[in-house]
Amino acid sequence: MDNITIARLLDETAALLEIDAADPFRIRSYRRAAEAVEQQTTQLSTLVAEPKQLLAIPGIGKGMAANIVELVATGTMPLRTELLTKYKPTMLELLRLPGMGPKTVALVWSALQVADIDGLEAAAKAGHLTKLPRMGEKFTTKLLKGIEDYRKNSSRFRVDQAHDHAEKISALIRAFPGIETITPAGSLRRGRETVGDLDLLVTGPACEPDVVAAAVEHVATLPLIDKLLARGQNKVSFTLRNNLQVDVRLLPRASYGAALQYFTGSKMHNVALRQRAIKRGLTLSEYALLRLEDNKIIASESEEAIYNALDLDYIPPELRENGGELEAAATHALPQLITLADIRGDLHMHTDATDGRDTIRQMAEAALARGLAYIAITDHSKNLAMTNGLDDARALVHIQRIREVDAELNDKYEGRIRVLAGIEVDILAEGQLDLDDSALAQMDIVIASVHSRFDQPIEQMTDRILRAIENPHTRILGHPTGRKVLSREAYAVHIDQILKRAAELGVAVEHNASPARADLNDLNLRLAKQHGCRITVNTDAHATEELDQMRYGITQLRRAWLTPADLLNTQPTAAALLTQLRPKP
Ligand code: DGT
Ligand code: CA
Ligand code: CA
Ligand code: ZN
Repeated sequence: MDNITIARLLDETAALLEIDAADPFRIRSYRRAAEAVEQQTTQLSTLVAEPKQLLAIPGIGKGMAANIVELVATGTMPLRTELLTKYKPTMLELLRLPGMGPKTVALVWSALQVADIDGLEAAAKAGHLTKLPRMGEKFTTKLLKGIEDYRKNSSRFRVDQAHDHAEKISALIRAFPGIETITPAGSLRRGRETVGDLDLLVTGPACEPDVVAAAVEHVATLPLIDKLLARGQNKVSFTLRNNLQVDVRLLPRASYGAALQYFTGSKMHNVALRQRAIKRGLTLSEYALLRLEDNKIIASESEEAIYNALDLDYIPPELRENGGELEAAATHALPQLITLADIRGDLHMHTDATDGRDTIRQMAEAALARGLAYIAITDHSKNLAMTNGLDDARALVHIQRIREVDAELNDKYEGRIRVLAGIEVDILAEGQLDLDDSALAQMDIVIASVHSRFDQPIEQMTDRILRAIENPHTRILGHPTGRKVLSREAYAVHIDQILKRAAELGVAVEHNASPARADLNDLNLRLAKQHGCRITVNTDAHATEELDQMRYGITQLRRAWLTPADLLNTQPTAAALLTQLRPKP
């Protein structure tokens, strides 16, 4: 039994434990073990005679080592066998559908013996689900839509997952002597919000054939590989345990720029670029930019050299979608795109007062550690009952607390971090805000967001949001379309009308940087700029480490051609920021 299989079995056990409502701590220990096993370069099956070596792996304790010994010896282990007398492995896929948590999965199994997606779809269509507790018509409709979306999307991966896998694989490849750089190309480098497969370019002193052959051998035997798909002279393709495909190409340094340019794409950008080359008597391939008449190499080592030889300024990867970037590059009209370093503040995050994990102080200090000068704490309002949302009274106590922490930290860190008091107030079904105007009047930052009744007809949803931004207390419209990447489509809304009115009112629109949301998306962000909207980018962090999600947001802003001047969060201080927001009534 290889490591990938061991990891898969441990991970499945974790999910089955979840369905079984087991202790979260125990569930996590199986997850962590699966990840650790997946990373090992030595096959664990060769170590089981020496369990001490298993214990040396971080994340593997005594019990887990015994499990692994058992798995290798028998192909299964007692806990897994026990869980599989109660449940089926296909139930794990059900957890990926919207509304299907571990409890619901357990319920449809015990009530209807439904254990897979086809069965669930049939049960939903036959109306059987409506007889179960908390699963009415609405749930059924939403679920059927979810199944349809799932089937459509299941071959793509969210950018943050793709990024994490790219990092893991790169770390393993880098262990091979002589590897110089590993660069993700393709859609990941262009910063798309989802990725079909990973394209990794590897270079080193790989000019000599035997070195390349050895490096190919190294890549083709990486411990993470589930199925090896193809293996050529300088290319290895494989899939991971989660079905993500990875294409690795190994190249001599001399053609690195040409290869990076080619494999970054997009296809449409490359087609346009090649046409430009041909007009100049040149030909562009993954190896080099050549002069047609004598095959002389014009450029190959760097992308800059290739673009410049085609009379173009360097085009950042995020813009390479054939959306006007070649024309702009030809006339020195490319925008100076925003970078992470331009961001000075983050205006949307949650604490343990509602559904966040950490305290006000922890969030503020984590923001300071990331070089931010100000944040806004914006917990949920009461309509989101499952988050323990704040009512008027609690919201006022909470902002009192925020101001105290702000004062303390202001002393302690000599003004280097300011904490603004805010709220993410729910937009109710008819467009009213969930808290009283008198409470909202006390807040520095009022973000209004839709978190419920996504199913309204387009006119009703549009009116609802328009009404919410007409409220003079609303300063920011949070995640304006409600979409969730790969799991929930945007609600029906006339986004154009909303953006136009927001611009008139001076209400800022948010780009929610959480990779699960990426809302507004790149196209709508471009539209927002055209309408003259004020734009903010916020992480919506629910724990300190999620403040790092800002970088995913920046990528989407860059894809939308935005510059530092287009964003409110580039204001140097909290005071400067507040002057840019809609004035308080
Ligand atoms: P994905 O994987 O669907 O998220 O999107 P990409 O853009 O990563 O596409 P992929 O993986 O098929 O190819 C990576 C890059 O390689 C692509 O952006 C451009 C280049 N490329 C691959 N195959 C072709 C091709 O047949 N023609 C051209 N012009 N470029 C190609
Ligand atoms: Ca790709
Ligand atoms: Ca590919
Ligand atoms: Zn929200």
